[in-house]
Amino acid sequence: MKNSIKLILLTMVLMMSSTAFSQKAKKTETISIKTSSQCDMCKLTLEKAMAYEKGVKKSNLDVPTSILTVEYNPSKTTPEKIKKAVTETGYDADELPANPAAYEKLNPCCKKGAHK
Ligand SMILES: [Cu+2]
Repeated sequence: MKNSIKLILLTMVLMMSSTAFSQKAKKTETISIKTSSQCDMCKLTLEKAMAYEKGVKKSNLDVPTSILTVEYNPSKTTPEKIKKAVTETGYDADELPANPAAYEKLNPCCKKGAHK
């Protein structure tokens, strides 16, 4: 009798922990966005903007390839929203063009062609 209670408890604990684990595993997704960034200044600007973006956990811009990698919580944001946030910072995000007003506010060294 005692043993069967232990077994039930153990089963419950195992079920709960596996559920918690699978939820944790699903909480983060990663996207890579090709941006129009060019230098370390762009890296600072974009990563700072991502830090304030809802649902974004981590971001990293690889300057040589201009690829922004973003870790996000899919229950709080979507790749579309993240790309839109990138365009509103003044950079192209994949097929989406930069917001012109935000682009105008960028540091001169971050404008297109500044590093050619
Ligand atoms: Cu720049």
